[in-house]
Order: sequence, then structure tokens, then C-alpha cells
Amino acid sequence: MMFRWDSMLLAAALAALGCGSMSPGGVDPVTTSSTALTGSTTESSGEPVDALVFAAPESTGIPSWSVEHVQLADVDADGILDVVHTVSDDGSLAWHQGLGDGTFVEMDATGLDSAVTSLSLAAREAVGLEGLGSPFYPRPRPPHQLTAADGNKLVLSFGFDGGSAVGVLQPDDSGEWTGTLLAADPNHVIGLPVADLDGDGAAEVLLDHDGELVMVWGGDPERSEVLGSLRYGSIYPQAWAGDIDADGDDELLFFVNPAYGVGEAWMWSAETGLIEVETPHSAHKAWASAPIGSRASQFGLATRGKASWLEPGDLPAMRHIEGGDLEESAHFTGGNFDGSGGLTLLSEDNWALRYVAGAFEQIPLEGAQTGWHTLVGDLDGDGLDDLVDGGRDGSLAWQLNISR
Ligand SMILES: [Ca+2]
Ligand SMILES: [Ca+2]
Ligand SMILES: [Ca+2]
Ligand SMILES: [Ca+2]
Repeated sequence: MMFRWDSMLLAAALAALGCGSMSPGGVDPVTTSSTALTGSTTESSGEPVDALVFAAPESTGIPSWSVEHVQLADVDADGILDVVHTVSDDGSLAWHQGLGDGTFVEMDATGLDSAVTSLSLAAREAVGLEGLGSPFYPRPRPPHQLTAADGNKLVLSFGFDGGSAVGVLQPDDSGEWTGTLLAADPNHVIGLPVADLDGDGAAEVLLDHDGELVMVWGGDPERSEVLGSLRYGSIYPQAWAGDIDADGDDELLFFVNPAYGVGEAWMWSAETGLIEVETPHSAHKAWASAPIGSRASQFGLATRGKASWLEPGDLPAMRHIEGGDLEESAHFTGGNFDGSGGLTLLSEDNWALRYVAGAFEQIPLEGAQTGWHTLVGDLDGDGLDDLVDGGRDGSLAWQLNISR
């Protein structure tokens, strides 16, 4: 009975955060976009491959019965992706150090958890409440790593009994984790890491405050700037930095509501401010060729059976290439699977599609087992994204990309 209530409270917290209903296996669909490391490990280390092959699933050794909201992030900043998740019993954070060969070792997460507690206290105080409040909170969404030159900051959006909040978790010189509150709101606020847009070496954090976009430059709450307002509040917000107008500098691209059809896409640059970008009707997923927090060169959208790529070009309408046939798959997984640095989409029925020089190309795919629970990251640092399955066979499993 207790667990049921707990689950309901979590669902309510996620709904308040705009996360919609929880996936059956507990992996938040928001996090199924590609997540990988900054730096050389995600860059292509050879020619792109022309066929994709994935090894049979192997267990990570992490039991999935305790796992909610899995995320890949480099928690210890050693250049190898780790697994972070919340524990279903009490909503605490757990992390497992990646060894780079697809295996993981459970680590002490006490320091991370203490930082989350301090964030929760700060958030309650910010909305006029005192103390820690309900034992069910905070129930954090998975931290998104800030993939930037400034180390292993994690951006955490979480629900608490007074609303929702966003904070940054970061280790100090002694290795202890600290939490810095960026925003707390009785209604809705969510935070996303964005690659370093202004080139000062520190990644930015974007806040969506009920449809008002706020850039927190360098993740420093003293340096917040309102970018403008969207037409609707966000569900499943996605943001990437990339050279969208093809002039050599990065801009911000922000998609909102992909789970309900991408109703809005916005671009922001210092020159133009926030402007709306035309998107195809009713796309249900949005990806970039780079993980959240990293620079992207391509942006893709898909709905059941159809894919579109958005090409940088004249704004406010990006060039929009349709026709990618993914049969009738409902679920797609996006990432740099072929080592080109561009976007490849995998369908759950073993189709793969990429866009090369003006044309869609089907690329043979063997062995991938993907779906709504799939996480993407280059776990072994060979330049090809691998797959982590967050909801199969009682434990987290991973599939090595052995295409090269
Ligand atoms: Ca690591
Ligand atoms: Ca910056
Ligand atoms: Ca540009
Ligand atoms: Ca790999």
C-alpha cells in the first residue's frame, strides 16, 4: 500500500514537472535521448560505417527492480559514462561507476544525496515553506550532465511538496557534493543543460519557467537572463546548441512538447533573440546528432513511420527534409551509431535511417533491441554510441555497438 502511494506521489511530481506518465519500466522518456561524454571519446575515431551491428545484451549487474529514472552521466568526471538513477523505495540517488567495458560498480551516493537534500531545503525555503517536508520528496528526475569543459556538474530538476525546482550539483575541492538552487516554483520549472554558447568554458543551463525561457549563463544564478516566452508550457523540453543558421556560431534550439507533437521549436541567438522556427506537423520525437548539453550538427524529428531532418539554413524556417521511411515503428532511438557524428535513427523493428548529403539512406541494422526504455551513450569510448536497456530481464542490460 505504501509503495502504491509512493508511486502515485511520484507520478504527480512528474506530471507537475511536465513529464507525463511514467514509462512502465520506470525510465523517464525525456532521458531516452542520446547522452554521452564531451571530448574525444564521442568523436569519430574512424570512417563512418555502412552497416550497424550490435552485440547480444549483457547485464550491467545493476538490478532494475530498484531503479527509476536511469540516466547516463559521467558523475566522477573520469571520462567514462556512469549510471545514475533514483531508487524506487525512497527516491534517493544511486550511482554506479562505469568501467568503460560496459560493467559498473555501485558507489557510495551519500554525498550526492546530501546535496539533493540541501537543494530540497533551499527550494522549500524559496517558496515560503520550512524544513524538509514530506519524506517522499525530493523525488528527483535524473540529473542531466552538463557536458562542458567545467567538469562534472549535474543539472537536477525535481519535484517537492511546494512545487518544482532546478539545481546544479557539483563536487567541491574536497570531493564533497554541493547543491546550488537555480529556481523553485510553486507551479512548473524544469532545467536543461546546454553546451557553452558564449564560449567562456562554462556550460549554460536553460530554465523553462511555465513557458518562460531563462538562460542561466554558466549555471551561475547571478547571471540569469530572460530569453522570452513560448506559446505553451513545456512537456518533454529538449534543447541543443548548434550552428542552426549556418553562420559559424552556435545558437540554441529548443523543442517543446514532442511527446504530443512538436508544437513549437524556437531558436535563440544574441543577435536575433528568441524566434520561432517552423517544424513539420505532429512529430512525436526530437533528436540532435549530439547529446543534450553538447553541440549538434543535425536535428531530427519523427512520428510513427516517418522521419524528418531539419537542416541548418535560412531562418525562421529551417530546411526540412521529409521522406525517411521507418515503416510503422512507434519508437525510435537517435544517436551517433555510425561514427559519422551525424544523426542515425534506429527503429524498434531493426531499421536504421540516416541523412547524408541531401538524401535519406537506409543502413542495415543487426541485433539492436530498442524501445522507449533505451538509453544511448558511448560506453566504451570507441566513437560509436552503444545502447543501455533500462527495462528488461530484471537488470539493466547494455549492448555494445560492434559495427567497426
Ligand atoms: Ca565516470
Ligand atoms: Ca558559457
Ligand atoms: Ca550560427
Ligand atoms: Ca561505443
